[in-house]
Amino acid sequence: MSGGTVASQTQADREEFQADLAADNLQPLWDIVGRIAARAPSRGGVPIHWPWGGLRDHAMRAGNLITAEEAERRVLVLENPSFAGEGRATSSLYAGIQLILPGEIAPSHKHTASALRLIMEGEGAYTAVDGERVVMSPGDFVVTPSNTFHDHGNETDAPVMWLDGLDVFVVNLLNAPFGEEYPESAQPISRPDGYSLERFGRGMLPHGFVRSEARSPLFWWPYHHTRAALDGMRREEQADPSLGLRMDYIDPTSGQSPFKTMTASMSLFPAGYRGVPYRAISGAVMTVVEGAGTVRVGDETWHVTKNDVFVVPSWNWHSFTAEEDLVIFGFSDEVLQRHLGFWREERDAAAQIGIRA
Ligand code: GTQ
Repeated sequence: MSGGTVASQTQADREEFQADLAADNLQPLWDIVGRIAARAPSRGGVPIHWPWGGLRDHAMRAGNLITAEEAERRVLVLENPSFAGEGRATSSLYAGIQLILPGEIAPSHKHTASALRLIMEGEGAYTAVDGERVVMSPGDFVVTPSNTFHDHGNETDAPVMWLDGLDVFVVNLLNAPFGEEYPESAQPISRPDGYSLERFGRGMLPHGFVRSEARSPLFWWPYHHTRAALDGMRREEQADPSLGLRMDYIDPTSGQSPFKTMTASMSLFPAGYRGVPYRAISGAVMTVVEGAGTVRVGDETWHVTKNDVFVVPSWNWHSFTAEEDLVIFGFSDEVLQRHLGFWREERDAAAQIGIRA
């Protein structure tokens, strides 16, 4: 018996066969296997950097052209050129810059997609989630769990801008999007501002609390708490050679990320830090909260300063160098990849033992 040769098949026979298959909604796997089951990740998008100056100018220009009410959300979507027209920052993550001007309300709605926000500029605008407002300051992290009504308002006299992150592409992959507008632009408020932080953000739980829904009852993590946690960590711990001093946001009632789809974290790279290259299977969107430094991602090198946004696509080597204390917020699909059993990470062992400069 020979090892399988097919005699006298011409290219024309194969093409005819393929056409017959296609007519019956069939495809030969051997022609498409490279496209549907690659041997290594290559479709996470490209590394990309948006300096804050440009983002801010474009957002303010949008502010002259459309109201928050008319736009529903006045957002500039951070689109990776690898996914032109799709509005993706990475293969799985959506990111945008949202602007809300004095006196505006971004009307209340809800949707399947979960959202996170990292406040970039402006003090004192609010977001309302599920009957409660939080008043936001730069560096604050706020979440809108899946299917909760949320609206934003700015009662101050200055523009407010933040980074939005949503898991819409995970929702869309599963064809699970539902959405609804609240009948009025602002939802009714039934609790004092920031009350969820008092109830759930102090290492205690209201007696008898039962976690009945898979969502975080805490939805505001003020920056002064985050920064104090990082400063405490810095006094007592060695920074990770690649990840610096990193703290991940959690739902205090589960000990896990507030989302099933996204991990969010704040990292401090102390002045003089020179990170070892690292890569992980999670794609990420990051923004500088404080300080300045150099970020290398794949073949790109960027000098980054406050409020710059950049994309670290899945499985791209990257490293951080801090000129001064550098604080970076990031969100990624890490928690989802871990849950699915897909997690992989690597550190550049040669760089770690000093072979490479
Ligand atoms: O603030 O609710 O960037 O629904 C995209 C969709 C923000 C929001 C976005 C949204 C929102």
